[in-house]
Amino acid sequence: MSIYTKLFSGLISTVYGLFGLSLGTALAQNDPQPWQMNFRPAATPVMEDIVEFHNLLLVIEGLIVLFVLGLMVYIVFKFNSKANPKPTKTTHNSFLEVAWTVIPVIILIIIAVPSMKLLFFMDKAPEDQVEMTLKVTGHQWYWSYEYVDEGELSFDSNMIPDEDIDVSKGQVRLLEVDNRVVVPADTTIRLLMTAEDVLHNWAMPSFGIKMDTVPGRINETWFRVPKEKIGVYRGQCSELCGVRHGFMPIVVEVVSKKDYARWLVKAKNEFANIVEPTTVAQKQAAIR
Ligand SMILES: [Cu+2]
Repeated sequence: MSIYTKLFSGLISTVYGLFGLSLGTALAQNDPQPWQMNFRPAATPVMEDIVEFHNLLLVIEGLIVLFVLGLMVYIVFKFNSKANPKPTKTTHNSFLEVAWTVIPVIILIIIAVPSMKLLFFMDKAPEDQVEMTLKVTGHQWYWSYEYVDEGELSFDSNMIPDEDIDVSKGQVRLLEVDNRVVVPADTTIRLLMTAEDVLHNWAMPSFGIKMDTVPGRINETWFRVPKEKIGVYRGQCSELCGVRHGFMPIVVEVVSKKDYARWLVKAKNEFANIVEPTTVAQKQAAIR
């Protein structure tokens, strides 16, 4: 944990304390919390780096804001017409002009280096490290998932309507699906994303993923959740995709490798008889 992360999380818990809010609620730790101000807990190395980078930016921005504010206060008191009735006619100052060009450039370079490193890190997992591939397809208005390495295993994931939500099972209204995506922990998973109809966006805050799914195109990213962070993670479609855009949640259940193997056997049975999702080509044929 960097100094920035410590500083920032300290600040957030102080703010929570001030408002008498508690961080712990009935919701699971990974779920969105009422009055949440900071990120959800990071579950992947990518999200950890994003949080770290965010905290670094916050410190840099904070210092700049304080500096500019200080300058303005100084000007207001020192150079108002009462305190300074006879203004100077100074128009140029070479030292100042060089300084206010060079210093921002240096600040931008300090920001650009970790930013680029992070961009490349989150873009693709190295080919030799990928252990599993999961294909995500966005539809109006649900998601479907294909376990590319497991033959025919694919299924749709629809939101559970309010009236069928069972709170005792840990289900959360508007954020629960009938078929959760189950993935093993400690496994580098390549995500391939596309859409059938319009743009959608597969967003999973705890994983640091928010990626458009585009019809006719495949986008790639990756994630890896360590076994200490086994649990249920929730996200939502984050690209305005039609009237039911707000009703296509994403639920990823990260389980141990053993439990995953057990789930695979069950899932292959359960989803074996499901008719393949209708493709655009099939739909068009039906229309003709
Ligand atoms: Cu959508």
